[in-house]
Amino acid sequence: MNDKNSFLIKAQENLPILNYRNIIPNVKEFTAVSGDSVFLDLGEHAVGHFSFAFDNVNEFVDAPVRLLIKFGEDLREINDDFSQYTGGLSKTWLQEEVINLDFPQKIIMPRRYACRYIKITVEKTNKPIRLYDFSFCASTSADMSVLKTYVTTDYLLKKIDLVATNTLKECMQLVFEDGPKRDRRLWIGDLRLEALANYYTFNNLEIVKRCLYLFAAGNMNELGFLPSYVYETPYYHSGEAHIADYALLYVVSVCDYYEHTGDVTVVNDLLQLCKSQLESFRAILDENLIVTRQPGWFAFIDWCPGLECLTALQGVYLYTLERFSELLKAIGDDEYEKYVLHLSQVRCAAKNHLFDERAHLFINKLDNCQLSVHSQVWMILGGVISGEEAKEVLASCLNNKNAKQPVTPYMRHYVTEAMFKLNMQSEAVEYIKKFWGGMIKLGVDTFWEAYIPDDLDFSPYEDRMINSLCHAWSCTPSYFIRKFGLQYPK
Ligand code: RAM
Repeated sequence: MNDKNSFLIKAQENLPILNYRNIIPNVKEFTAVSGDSVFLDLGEHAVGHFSFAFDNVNEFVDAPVRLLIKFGEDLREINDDFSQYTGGLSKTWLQEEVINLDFPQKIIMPRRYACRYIKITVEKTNKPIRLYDFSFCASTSADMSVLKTYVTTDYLLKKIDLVATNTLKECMQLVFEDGPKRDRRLWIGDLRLEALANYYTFNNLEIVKRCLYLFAAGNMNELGFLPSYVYETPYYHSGEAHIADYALLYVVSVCDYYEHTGDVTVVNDLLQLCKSQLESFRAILDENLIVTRQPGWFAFIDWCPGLECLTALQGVYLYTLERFSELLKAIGDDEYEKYVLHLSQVRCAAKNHLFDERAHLFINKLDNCQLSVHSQVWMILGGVISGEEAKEVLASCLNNKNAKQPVTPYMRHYVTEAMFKLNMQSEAVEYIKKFWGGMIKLGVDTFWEAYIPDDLDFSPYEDRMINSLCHAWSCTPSYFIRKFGLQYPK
């Protein structure tokens, strides 16, 4: 029998090792009086601890020195005025400290930061001071020696792969974090995509197992769904939100893990939990086998403002059912037939109830007749339409200005996945180059949490300053590029 404690023990047995590396910024030392600032550039995005030393210059500093130290993942962030922040998430995620130093000393800052740039402002000193010995101790559980260079003559794809693997590396700490600046925790949707990219890059299986077990130890909500995130530091805490699509994608993550490793032991540990997630979802279907709206924030799909997402959610369910049925077949589980039958029934129901034959698109009352790329993509991934019909549906919504479009690289992953499913390889490469390549043109070191090419100020949280600029779910170009050996000269 598996109980929460045994899952936590297994999670602990798979604790990854952190690799540390000291990065010395471009500035060696700096002499300052009140009001002066110095900008440090690490030359790369890094996650870890900052240290420096401070000393007198000629005269002894006879009062505490007050410094304002700010960390930015990019230049725009380091130049932002955090006091103007008006976003919905806590301001305390903005990486800024005021520190008072009583006498000359070496300082190792206790908190972990995610940054490339550091700005130190001397807010008040009675006498000139010298700041020196700047150093940043960076950590990651990704083992760079395992990573093979992706060989391609296509410069942009190569660059996209480099930035994507770098993004993943930065998010790989003691768990797969969503973003090392914010929220610094393990979310199912991010885990699934990080694990996929990890299989083709660092191939750290311990961290995947650890994350799967950490969720298995979580508290279900009244619908029976897993928590959509968990904390593991300073002690285990099961998250408060329960998102139905994330609960399903947990099951998919187990299927991915099995497909990649063939490890039946882990699957056996988690099989009942996976079944329970699918049963819980089944319980919220109506008599036509269509998902019903539940109170509160219960589906995510994307951060697209105003998105109606029940059709997409039904697609996630079908996608999960298909993957889980394959798993059951592979391990010889006697419930395989039952799941396959249910899958085909739910597929028929989705086509009958959610597809508008005249518009030839998934537009329906369930989603208040809203047209979205999200609905079409998830219905394709759920196998409700296929072949030429699906290609037409996808093309018509991607080119339609009135259709809700993805705003996160997370949802763009699933658009790309749908393209590969439909054998639209060259369109998929173009799509990757357009969106992830668009960020490359902006000079990013890591890929962002949210990116709309013609609205660089977009934020899901009402203020761009809080956006995470190194976000796990944007790392999957490396998965596509390496899995499909992409090198289209375009
Ligand atoms: C954001 C997180 C995470 C995502 C959730 C739904 O706040 O950063 O990436 O999984 O939202």
